[in-house]
Amino acid sequence: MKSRAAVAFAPGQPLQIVEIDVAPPRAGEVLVRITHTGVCHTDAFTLSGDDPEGLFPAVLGHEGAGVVVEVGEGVTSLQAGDHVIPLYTAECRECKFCKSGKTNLCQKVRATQGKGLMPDGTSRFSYNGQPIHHYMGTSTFSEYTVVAEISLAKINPEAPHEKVCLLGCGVTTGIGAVHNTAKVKAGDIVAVFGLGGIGLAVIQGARQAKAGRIIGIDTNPGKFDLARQMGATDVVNPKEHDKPIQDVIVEMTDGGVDFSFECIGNVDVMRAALECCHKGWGESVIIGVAGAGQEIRTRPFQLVTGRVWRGSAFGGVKGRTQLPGMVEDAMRGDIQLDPFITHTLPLERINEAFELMHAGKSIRTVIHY
Ligand code: NAD
Ligand code: AHE
Ligand code: ZN
Ligand code: ZN
Repeated sequence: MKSRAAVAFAPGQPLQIVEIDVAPPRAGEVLVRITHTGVCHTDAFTLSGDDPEGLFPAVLGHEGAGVVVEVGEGVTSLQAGDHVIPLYTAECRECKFCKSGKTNLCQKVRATQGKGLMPDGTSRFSYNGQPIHHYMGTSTFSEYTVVAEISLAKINPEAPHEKVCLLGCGVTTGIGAVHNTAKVKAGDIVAVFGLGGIGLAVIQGARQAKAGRIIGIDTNPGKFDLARQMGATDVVNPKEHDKPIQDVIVEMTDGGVDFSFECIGNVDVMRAALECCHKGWGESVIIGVAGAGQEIRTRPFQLVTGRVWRGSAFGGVKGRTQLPGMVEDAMRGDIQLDPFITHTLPLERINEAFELMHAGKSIRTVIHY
């Protein structure tokens, strides 16, 4: 079938809106009509060419919601008409990782996903007879996409897709990192580096956890009002200080924070986020994605003296099991999605979403088909 799609033909180039061909779902696969998709910084990261796994041409997009159109052979958990959120972190419930009870990082389809292919090693997308890569197992920048059954969360059909699409990545990642990875408790002091979609979701999670103090840090003061509205008790612009930002935070907090979250993808900030943690127990969670060749550094003494460095992918959330409940939370108002949606655009204008992000003017732009 034909599908309107925004295709990344080359790194650093705007997406091109074209009509691609989408082949039917094979065994274990599902054809989904995407109704809405957010644009996450990770899409921009991959488009920039900095992603070691970035492949071109590709259909990017991983923060969507849609409706099942057709299921392939052997698919039992979904049928046409079901409402779904595609998962870039699958949940097969059978692999060593899924059965460990220790991680959400299902590996069943991860290898082919990273090669831009479906689990059988081929692509369902083509343009003018040439194959186009999938992306993160989701490719939500195409109106019709093919996704593995184990990479789809079935959600309440009453859920507003134009909002809950954000649970496909940004909001779930931030809130989940607070509850599943860090396990923030009432009264804890939290520092959040980067106040984009992920950082604001961390703030929302920290407020849910009744953190005692939530310090938002960003070099763009235009992000501060919304951060305060969402629960930041303090906001700090590193550009307004002469000393390293970790020293500023340590002074503000009588020795450091209980938890910090890096929501930017900047390895120097990752170091600052670790080093602003309290001696003896402070924990820093890396959420931001850094480019090829980038490495983190600190004095090992920082860890010897009790600080802990962690990472979090998709907020530690097991998508098929936990995401439907988070959708219900959002429908009840226990997770707020409205504040994240600063812009709404049709697919044809998706490149404006990237421009708004790079200009620091948006939190999330939601694209509709
Ligand atoms: P965003 O662009 O909306 O927000 C980033 C924020 O960081 C902006 O407000 C920007 O002003 C701020 N910033 C930039 N440089 C800074 C600096 N030196 N000091 C302080 N603030 C600075 O991005 P986003 O969509 O919120 O994504 C944030 C990061 O999280 C990206 O790296 C993205 O790839 C990553 N991410 C990771 C996961 C995961 O599962 N681990 C999921 C989603 C996104
Ligand atoms: N391809 C990159 C890694 C990208 C990355 O870390 N992705 C996050 C999700 S970002 C969503 O916006 C993630 O879940 N990682 C775990 C995984 O299995 O990909 C690289 O460096 O190669
Ligand atoms: Zn994302
Ligand atoms: Zn698995």
